[in-house]
Amino acid sequence: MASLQRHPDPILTRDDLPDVPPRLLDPSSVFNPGAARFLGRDRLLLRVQGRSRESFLMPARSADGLRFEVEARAITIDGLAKAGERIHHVYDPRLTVVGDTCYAVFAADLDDACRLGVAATTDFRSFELIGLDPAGDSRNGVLFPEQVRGRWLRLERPNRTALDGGPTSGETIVLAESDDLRSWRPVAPVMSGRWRYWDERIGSGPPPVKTRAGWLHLYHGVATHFQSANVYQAGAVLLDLDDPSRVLARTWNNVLEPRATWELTGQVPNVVFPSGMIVDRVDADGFAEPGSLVRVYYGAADTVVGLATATIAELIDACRDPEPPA
Ligand code: M1P
Repeated sequence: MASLQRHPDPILTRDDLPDVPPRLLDPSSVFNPGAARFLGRDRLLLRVQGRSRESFLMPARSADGLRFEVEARAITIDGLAKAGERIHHVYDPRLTVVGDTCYAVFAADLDDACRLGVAATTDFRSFELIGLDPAGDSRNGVLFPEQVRGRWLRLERPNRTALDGGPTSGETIVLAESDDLRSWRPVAPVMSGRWRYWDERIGSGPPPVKTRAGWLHLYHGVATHFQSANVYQAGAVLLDLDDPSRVLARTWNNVLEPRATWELTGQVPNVVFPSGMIVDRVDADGFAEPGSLVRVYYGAADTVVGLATATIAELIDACRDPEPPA
């Protein structure tokens, strides 16, 4: 059975974070990073929580994809303060590089909903708001790395259900489209949770990667049928290249589940939450090569950052094997 292979230890913990006075002194946690190769480096945009439990986004860079240096600053998104909303937290960014621009799709918690926003940077220093959804309640937004039939595409997960009276979550990933990255229209539902199995509730992970077999997309699934905790795991799906609302194959088993102590214990126990993915080799037509290494960056227990690897071919095989029961 194909699985992601975890690096034995977290690659980033709060001990790796420089202080950023006044609100990020001795921070509590670092998790759910966006990831991209951009401007010649592997880069993460980290979700960092201060002792107030506010979330901030801190950039980090690496030459080898394993050892990251966290910069002593939290980014601000120019224009967000004027978006006309009282925003409490900006978090869980997913990074997509298109040409010389790196886009971040982020979640923004308002008083009574979570909205998705899109920001852009060309230097990984200044980020500019392109648009914040004016309505709705969604999380886990990811931008495709190229337009399909002339439209920008995004996967997102509308929030519809409350977990045991706690934060809202959802069980369907939907495809949305846009002409300008500002206003988004739903196109079609893509996939839903499988009740009683590992992925009852779901949400997109890193942005989809183009392969010759289809768009390869990692997602998280939540098993909610345990007494003491919801268990967040990772799986994969292949989407049709021309019509990404069409699922071609989907892992029946998870490909990563909480097993290490630092995944099983922490701020939110039993969580692996894939949010960034960097592919080593892409061919001249922009398709990820089957033998290429894939590095998946994930939040563990909403406390630290983990790294897991596979090849593109292994993840595609995992989507097809075994056949789910009829
Ligand atoms: O605590 C686990 C995760 O819970 C939420 O994810 P989702 O909305 O998909 O259930 C988010 O708050 C996420 O940040 C968090 O890691």
